[in-house]
Amino acid sequence: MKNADYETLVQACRDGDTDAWRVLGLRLMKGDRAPLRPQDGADLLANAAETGDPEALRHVAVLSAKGLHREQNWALALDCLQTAAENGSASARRQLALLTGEQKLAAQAFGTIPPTPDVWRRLRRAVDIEAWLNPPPKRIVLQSPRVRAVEGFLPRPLCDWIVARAKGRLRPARVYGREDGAAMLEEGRTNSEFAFELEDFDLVLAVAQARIAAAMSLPVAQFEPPNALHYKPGQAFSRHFDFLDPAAPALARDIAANGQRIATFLLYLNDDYEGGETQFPMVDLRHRGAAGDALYFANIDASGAPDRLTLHEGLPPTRGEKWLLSQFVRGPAG
Ligand SMILES: O=C(O)CCC(=O)C(=O)O
Repeated sequence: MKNADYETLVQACRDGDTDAWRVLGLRLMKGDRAPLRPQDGADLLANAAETGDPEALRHVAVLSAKGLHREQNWALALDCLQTAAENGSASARRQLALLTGEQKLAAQAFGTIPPTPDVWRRLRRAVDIEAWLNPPPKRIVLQSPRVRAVEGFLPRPLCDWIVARAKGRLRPARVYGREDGAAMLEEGRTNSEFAFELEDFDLVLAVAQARIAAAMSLPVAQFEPPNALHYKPGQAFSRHFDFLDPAAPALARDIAANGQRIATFLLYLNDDYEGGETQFPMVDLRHRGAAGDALYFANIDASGAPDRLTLHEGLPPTRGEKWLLSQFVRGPAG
């Protein structure tokens, strides 16, 4: 079904094939080999989820968590994840174990003794969303540019999960071309990346994003898809700005349509490497986080203008591999 053409999928949907509901649902949400009809796509996914399809349930969990084409509802998101776990989804089971407060029960669920049938309900009940939405306090690193750090932002097991989700799916990292705004390879950027688009999203990432939103006091609706960044020894992301340069016509159009990239949130996913600091050369800052620590900064100054003091770079690791989650946040469009 995954590679079927649009007409075949539509016919399979009419014939009641729930796999087709899920596949077409995702395509309609993105306008990928299908018209862009996100609400219809979300409705089709919800139909598939109602049949108990674990994959569709995982997607609806994400839509509910993000409030995408349906009401934002954490309880419903977790209910969907629980049902997906009960219906056999290994991913949903792992996610529940990561999000729950019941670590002993989670360990039992994956132990050698078969788990009791109600283990997924019990794990789900022990997920404390309020606690996830209440990140540790920030530390002011610099006032100009506005740079903040949060130590222990995300537990390591969740960082490991994000790394595992990106591994094997990396591609050379790109930058936005000034002329046409298209993503392109550039000599100064030699690391690789993986963007978590909707079909690759999961509830762990949705919780991480909601926690980032709470830390920054900015709505998830303004978040770009987060990127896992990976650097092998010697790979780097040379000096650059994250704001979009309004003087470049293609980027000015992007700002008008989608808003300026007002902030960047970096989550360090591992720390078993040497070198690889994040450096801000204009303000003499070199930062290295432990796994689970975060650094974030405003790409614009207090007046809303691009802040050129935010020039920064990802230095090359000298030993070991570096993993990072990078989250760009847009400002209001128009
Ligand atoms: O790898 C780093 O430390 C920096 C990443 C970065 O510059 C970016 O995501 O804009």
